[in-house]
Formats: sequence, C-alpha cells, structure tokens
Amino acid sequence: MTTSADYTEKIPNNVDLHEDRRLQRALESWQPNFLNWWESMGPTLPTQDVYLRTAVNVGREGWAHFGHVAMRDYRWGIFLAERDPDRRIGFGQHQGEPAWQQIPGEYRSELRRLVVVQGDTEPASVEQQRNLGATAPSLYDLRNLFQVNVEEGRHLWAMVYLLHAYFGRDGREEAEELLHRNSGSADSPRILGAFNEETPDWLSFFMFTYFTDRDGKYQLGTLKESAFDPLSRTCEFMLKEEAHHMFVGTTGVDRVVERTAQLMVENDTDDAGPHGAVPLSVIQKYLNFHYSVSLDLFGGETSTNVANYYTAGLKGRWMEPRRRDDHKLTDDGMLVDALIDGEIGQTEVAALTGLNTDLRREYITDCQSGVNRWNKILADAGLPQRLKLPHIAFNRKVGAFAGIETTPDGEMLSPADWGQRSGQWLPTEVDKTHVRSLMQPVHERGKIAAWIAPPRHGINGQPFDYEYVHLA
Ligand code: BYC
Repeated sequence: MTTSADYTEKIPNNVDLHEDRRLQRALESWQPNFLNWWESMGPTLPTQDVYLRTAVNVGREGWAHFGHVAMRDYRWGIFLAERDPDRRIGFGQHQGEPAWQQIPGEYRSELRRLVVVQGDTEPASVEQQRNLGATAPSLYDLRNLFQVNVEEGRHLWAMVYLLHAYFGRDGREEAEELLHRNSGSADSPRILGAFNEETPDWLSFFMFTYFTDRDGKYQLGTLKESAFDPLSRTCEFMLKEEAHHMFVGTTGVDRVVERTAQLMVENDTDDAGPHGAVPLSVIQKYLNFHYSVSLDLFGGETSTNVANYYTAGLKGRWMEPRRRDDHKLTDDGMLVDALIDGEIGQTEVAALTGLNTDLRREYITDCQSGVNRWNKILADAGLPQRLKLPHIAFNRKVGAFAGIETTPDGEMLSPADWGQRSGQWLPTEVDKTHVRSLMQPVHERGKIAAWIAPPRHGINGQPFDYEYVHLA
C-alpha cells in the first residue's frame, strides 16, 4: 500500500491496482463507459482548461495538486485513506473484533445496497448540475462548479472500486447500472428523491451544495465508522474533498444574501427583486425546499434497516468514538419525532431503530449554523429580517410526516389549504422564472454578475480576477 498515486497509470490509485491484473482490467473496461457518461451527461460548457485541484496523495503533507487541466485530460483516481493495521470495530455486535478486509457473506447484500445508494448520488449530482456552466456568475464560480463535478465523478470511482474489488459479478453489474440510471429519468431515475430534482440555477446550486452535500458529509461520516475497512477508508478520504463542496454552498448563499441585503438597504426596500437581485423571500423559499428534501435523505424517523446496519457494524453513528455509551444500544431508548393520533409530537422507540433520527438531528444542528451566518449578514447590514429553517414536518415526502402538510412553523394544514398556500413557502414558477432571468453568464475575467457579491478570497491563494477557466 502506497500513499501517492502514479499519474502515468491509466487509473491513478493508491491501492496497488497493478498487483491485481483482473481487477485492473475490469476497472479499465469500466473506464470508457464512465468517460462516455461524462461526455454525454457531464458539464455541457466547452472549455480549454480549468484551474482544478487533483487528489494525488492521502498523506498529511499535502494531498492535492492545483493547476490548469483540459477536461479531456482530467484523471479520476482511486484513493483510500491510509490503513490502520490495528483498527477494530467500534460498535454493534462485532465491537472489538478486527475490522474486516473482506466482506462477511451474511452482510454482502446489505453492504452492497449501502455502497450502491452512496454511489448513485455522485453521478446524479453531476447530471443535475450539467447546464449550470452556461450561466455562471463569474469564472471563479465556474471553476468551483467544475471542481465539485470532477470530485463527484471521483466519488463515483471510489464506490465503483469497492463494487468491482469486493462484490464480484453483482458488483460489476451494479457499477454499470450506476451509469444507466439518470437524474429525473422517467424510466430509470436515481435512487433517492433529492437527486431527481432539478438544479436549474445557481441559487439552487448553492442551496444544494449547502444542504444536500451536507447530507453527504453526515452519511459518509457514518460509513467511515464501518467495520468494512475499505469502505471506511474510502469515506474518510471522500470527506476531505466534500469540505470544499460545502464551502461552495455556504459562501455561495452568503454572497447571495450579502448582495440582496446591500440592495435592500441602498433602495430602502423589502424587495430587492426589481433591483436585479434575488428577493429575501425567494431565498427563504429555496432554503425551505432544499432543506426539506435533504431531510428526506435520512430515511424514516424509525427504521429497521438502520438498526440492522448498526448492529451488524456496517454503518455507525456520527462521531461514534466520542459517544459515551456501550456502542451496542440494545437496551436503550430514544425519543423520535412522530405523528401521534394525528398530532405532531414525539414518541419513545428503541434507540437502534431511531438512528436515522439521531443522524438527522446532528445534521439539523449543523444546518442551523449556516442560517445563523446568513442572519449575521442581514444584521450587519442593519436589516431586521431573518432567515429560518422550516419545521421538521414541513414538505416531507419520507418518514413520519410524509402523509401530512404543515406550514414552515409546523402548523398542520388540510390538503386543500396546502394546495392554496404552498406557493407562499416553496418556489413558484414566478419565483423560478425571476431567478432564472438573473442567471446571465459572466465569463469575463474579474467580473461578477449583479445578483451576487464577489467572494472574499480566491482559490488556492489566487486573486478573484485570476483566469480560473479558459473557455473554448
Ligand atoms: N428517497 O428504512 P428507511 C451524498 C427508501 S448524499 C427515496 O426509512 P433507511 C451526496 C429506503 O432506501 C448521501 N427512497 O431508510 C450529496 C428504503 O428502501 P428499501 C448519500 C428513500 O434505509 C450531494 C425505504 O425507503 N449516501 O453523498 O434506514 C452530492 C425505507 O427507508 C429515501 C447515503 O444515503 C429517499 N429520500 O435509510 C453528491 C448513504 N429515503 O430498502 C453526493 C447510504 C429512504 O425498503 N444510504 N428511502 O427498498 C443509507 O444509509 C440509507 O439507504 C438511507 C435510507 C439513509 C438513504
């Protein structure tokens, strides 16, 4: 096991791929299918080259290289965090046993399911974002979009490596399927709901990278605890890259809010729309939408799937080693959100079946930190308005609240009331049309669209007016 990748190899990797010719050949035969998929479903904007970060190493001394790369020359590698030969399983019925280097037969199908669901989201997001290049507000933002896209492509490689290396023929078939399902397809959609929604404009992109990529952070965090060591190590490295995606979301929304606030103050108005920005009310609606569909990604409030995953050691909790309990949870209970006699409340369930709720709560706390940041921008501008996370039951399609409708404050609504009023809280066609009308591309060096503030810093120490992208 080496830590740095050899970029003269067809598939750069730190897993000693050349020592397993069969696996190498199998992945090399998947590679052209991946490249075809990237050509047909990946970014549509033609470029000469883009200033990108490429993972080259997993060590502490610096793991990435920055430079202009022509997209056709971009190299997607396979990287696992370094192996700890003494690693032991941290939870569940196998707690204390050595971590698995191979998959025990009895857990094969459940693990495959987890790897496939994770893998499915990665190309899905690239598909969702494919047309955004045409309306990028600056070259800086365009570069970030490409960065996110190539890394989601690499995360697909990460899951495909596991499928090929550890799941035999079934794994190879699943790897093919990952390229055949498509976001929003009527016949063969992506597996999870949020990944079939559109990302048609940059406000959606920033909300997606804030809220939906953050689900990725939390899910990867639980898979990093897995007893299956290669999955754990893969997720550990993916989390490193994931941080930048959330930075794009956090600072992207920061900059939209900042510009809107500025125009509200300058024009002494609540509605920045006529002044060429996104009205704060529309930002709130986009937030409501992306947050609620991302809450659905955590599955039901109670789930026997998650209890089985935990007990078997396949999927742990967020920050499992820091939890002060027995890491088995067989005798514990917890309160989960529930619908009780038609009312929103809480009910006690076995802790194991409540683990989706446990993870969702960690996620919600983290989401609130972004809202606090955006509210500070409003406060600093001297504005009284504030953004808010909607109630946990708002606009849910999965779990305990899938069958009801509520206001963002959690007040229950009849289906008829919801039909009449949902446009107050979720983006309407009029809102989306306004946002799209703002999405005029700014592809000139150092310039930025009028609806968004410039970033505080450039990428990798470069200035904002750096030539991050050379268009074709
Ligand atoms: N849409 O037992 P339940 C990322 C299904 S994002 C559609 O309550 P469970 C990224 C569920 O599959 C992170 N179906 O849920 C972000 C199950 O079906 P089966 C992705 C859904 O299994 C941005 C049934 O409903 N990674 O990395 O405890 C850009 C009952 O479900 C949905 C993972 O998700 C939904 N929203 O938990 C790029 C980690 N929710 O089995 C990348 C792997 C549930 O009855 N996945 N269902 O046919 C998992 O851990 C779990 O599968 C889930 C669901 C958390 C997704």
